[in-house]
Amino acid sequence: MSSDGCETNAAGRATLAREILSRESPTILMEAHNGLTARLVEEAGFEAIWASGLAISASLGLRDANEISWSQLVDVVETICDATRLPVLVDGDEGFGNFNNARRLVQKLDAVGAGGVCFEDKVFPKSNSFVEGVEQQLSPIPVFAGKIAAAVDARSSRGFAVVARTEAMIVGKGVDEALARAAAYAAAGADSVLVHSKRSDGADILEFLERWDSRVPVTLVPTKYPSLSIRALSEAGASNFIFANQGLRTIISALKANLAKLRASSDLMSIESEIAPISEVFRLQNLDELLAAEKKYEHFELRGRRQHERSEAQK
Ligand code: SPV
Ligand code: MG
Repeated sequence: MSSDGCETNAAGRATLAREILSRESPTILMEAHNGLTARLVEEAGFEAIWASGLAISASLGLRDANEISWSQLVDVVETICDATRLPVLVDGDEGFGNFNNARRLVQKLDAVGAGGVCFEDKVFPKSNSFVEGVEQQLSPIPVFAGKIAAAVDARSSRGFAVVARTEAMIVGKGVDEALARAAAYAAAGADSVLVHSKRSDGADILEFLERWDSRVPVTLVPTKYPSLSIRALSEAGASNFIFANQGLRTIISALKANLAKLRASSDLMSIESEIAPISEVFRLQNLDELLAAEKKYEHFELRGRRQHERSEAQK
């Protein structure tokens, strides 16, 4: 439900997602993992949401290793889409299988109002890119390009965005491999290529940007190279920036701190002044809309109940 209580226009949102990803000016997609965090992201003024696989699985107490099913992902994305008007780019991992699983996911995400999906060129079951000591296997280029082509063909005419992500540099295959993969995925119809890296100096990303021919916009996830500014990265040629997990990590830090205080003090007053009042929870739930609707509709209910009572009495 959007802030005025109306269903959000999914068609408009999908078109907006594609448009935003190809804009000249840099776009930041901020992580959300449920309806509440989506609403907070929108209120903070961000233009688009990243429905993060890491954050969604962590919020469900699970690992980012395809432990949540694709239908669980669709359910969470639906709550996110219901809570915001922003375009939502969904982390579709590797598509939960082959081209057929990926295109079915596209149709389902499109149907619940997502603006687009990002698929990565790993094999099922994936592992988070930053997990050390796990062998991360890449899909052969033609297989993943076929998956991207299938995803592009499966989207509705409304303009659902398909982003292709290469993990070549994450698995240590270097910039040449990342460039070859990105070119193949762009040729298969991707709206943007996401190039991922875990190098803290971002040297491989900067080399990629230098050598990329810009045939489609580049999307980055600067989690591991946060000291490279968005301005510097966009001047180097990147277009979109995913702040992939900062909301989740904020919640973990803040909640841990207050749980520790409550455990130590057994005193609600030890945190009362620093937490959101209940009225703020109601506001974020858009309770006002329900109260207004009750005023508008409750006399219908009253009338119906009276009619029912009268006809019962006449029996
Ligand atoms: C996510 O947010 O789930 C991502 C980004 O895919 S990363 O965690 O860096 O792989
Ligand atoms: Mg992910």
